[in-house]
Amino acid sequence: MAKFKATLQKVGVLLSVVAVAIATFAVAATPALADTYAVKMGADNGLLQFVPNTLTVKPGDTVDFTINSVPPHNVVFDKVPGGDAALAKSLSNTQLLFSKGQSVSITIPGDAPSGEYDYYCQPHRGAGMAGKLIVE
Ligand SMILES: [Cu+2]
Repeated sequence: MAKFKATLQKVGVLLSVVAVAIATFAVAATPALADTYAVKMGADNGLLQFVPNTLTVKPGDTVDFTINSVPPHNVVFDKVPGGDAALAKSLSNTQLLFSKGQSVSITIPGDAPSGEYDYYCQPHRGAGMAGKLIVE
């Protein structure tokens, strides 16, 4: 009986080793973490542009918009899939940024619908300073 108990303990130890191995594999096999992208506000040559002005991202990804030249700038979304005004507003950063290097991070919600998200800079909308995120 003692021998049987010892065998059971060995099986128990073996099972926990297997469980740890499976758990480790599961963590390693988790899909890639969300990515972070950088968009310059104001081109290096001083043009009123977002650079890049089109970016393909996934739900959960973050886009850092950073003042590069000719401030002030901001990021206002006007067209999002389904015309979801609340979503557009939640993604927007209407506060103007004035200093080079200042940035705002915009994270695409994990449940964001795929499609095109159009945004612009309020002070420079007339000059065509606009961009697009394509959410896959
Ligand atoms: Cu601007």
